Amino acid sequence: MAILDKTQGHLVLRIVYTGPAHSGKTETVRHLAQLLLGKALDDVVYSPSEAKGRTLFFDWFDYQGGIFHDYKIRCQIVTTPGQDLLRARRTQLLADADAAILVIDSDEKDLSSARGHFDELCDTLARQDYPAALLVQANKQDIDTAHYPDEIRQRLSIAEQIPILPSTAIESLGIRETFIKAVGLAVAEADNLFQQQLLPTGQPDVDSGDDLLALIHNQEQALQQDASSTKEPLVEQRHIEIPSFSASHLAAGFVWPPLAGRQLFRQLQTLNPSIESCGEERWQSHFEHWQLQSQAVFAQGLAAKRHWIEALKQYNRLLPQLAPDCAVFLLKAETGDWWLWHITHSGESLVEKIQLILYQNNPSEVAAQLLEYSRLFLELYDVFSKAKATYLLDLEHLSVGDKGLYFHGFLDLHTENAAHDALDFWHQQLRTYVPIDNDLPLDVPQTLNALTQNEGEAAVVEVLSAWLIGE
Ligand SMILES: Nc1nc2c(ncn2[C@@H]2O[C@H](COP(=O)(O)OP(=O)(O)OP(=O)(O)O)[C@@H](O)[C@H]2O)c(=O)[nH]1
Ligand SMILES: [Mg+2]
Repeated sequence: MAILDKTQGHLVLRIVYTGPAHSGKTETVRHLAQLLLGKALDDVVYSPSEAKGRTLFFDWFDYQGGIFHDYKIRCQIVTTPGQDLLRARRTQLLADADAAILVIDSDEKDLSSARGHFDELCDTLARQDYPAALLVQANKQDIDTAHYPDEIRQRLSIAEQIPILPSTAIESLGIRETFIKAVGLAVAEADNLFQQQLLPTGQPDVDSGDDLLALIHNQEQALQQDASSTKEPLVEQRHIEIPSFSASHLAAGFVWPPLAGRQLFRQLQTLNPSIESCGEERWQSHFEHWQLQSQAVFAQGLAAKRHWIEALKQYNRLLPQLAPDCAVFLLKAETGDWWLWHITHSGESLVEKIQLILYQNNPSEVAAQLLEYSRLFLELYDVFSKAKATYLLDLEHLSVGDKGLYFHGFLDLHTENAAHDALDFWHQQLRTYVPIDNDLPLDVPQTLNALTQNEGEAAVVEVLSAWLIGE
């Protein structure tokens, strides 16, 4: 992690290029060294060991440029080996990263190794006390069949706040931009710590490629000796008193979406909502159309940050189906405990909408609207099903927006699918939340007739008919 070396007058940062084997990490840093230093490559990039062009340890070079509060910025630029078998070594090399650049081969047909390495990297970062900034370098853009960054974002469900930059390392294109962006993010985080007087000072443990190689060797030996000893879980969840919002502060970088979420947090702080327990390790507050829920409290930042990454994955998976005003953030209370909060805003409730439909006395209109809501529900169910999250779907948590239905409940931190048939589930939800009452002005027989006019939707009509006759 960033360190202020006062004797040398340096801010030392580590920028790590990681990603699948063959994606172009070594090529990137060799061309970057030439761009930044203008020297012959072999003089500046230190690559301890290679096997048929595959990096076995890392590539390393040093670059000094830019100023940080009167200190010169010194970047240690490192690559990791992409081979699957060298995962442990990759993780070690990422341990002190201030920015991690995931270099992927944009020409890979199904992007499966990129996906695997993205998940692996998120996992590694989530275990760090101060997670490195994350960027993606979509390399090999020169190949005709390469995927563009937007397509990569969509296919790999990469959150908007993670930059994806295109590059063609063999032609030195795009690599300077990615590097500058990475340094910018790392410096911003260092500044954040500096302002809070949390930026460490001293000499970096690793000052050269040789130092790094020695460190890796030592760590690998120590790991081998430790292999048989079992590891303690890192933290336990505890049950403690809920803190007030006004006495908490937002941890840097732990608000999603970054701008709107921060505004929302400030707004909530001024409203100082009263928070009550709602079962084991859950706290909530409801006011107006806002709902707040905390699912977990952590004694250490590390576990909280792991959950943070998991929560973000869930939010990004289901983003288009979520309430327009929702946010998630990690709060640190004065007690030092960390809280993961979800905030959401509900709109017009689907249950109320359906109840209103039943009060109309126009059978063909009623049939048309019921079919339309069924269609919207089934579409939403399909999306949740792909995200393995149908267990979250409940009519009570659905609202009607301009673009259809959206979910305003809370995303749990696990994914699994209850095995339901979508139509059975819809039927069961209608029966639970909108039971048919004999006092309704609705002409049920005429409505059933109107429904059966809709050929081609027989299965939905059958479910709606069963519900309308109280089955
Ligand atoms: N067409 C094309 N080829 C590239 C590009 N970048 C790298 N390559 C080629 O891809 C191959 C692998 O590149 P490396 O830089 O060695 O890959 P690496 O990610 O370091 O691989 P490991 O060390 O095994 O993890 C080499 O043959 C490079 O010349 C690019 O932008 N376009
Ligand atoms: Mg390499």
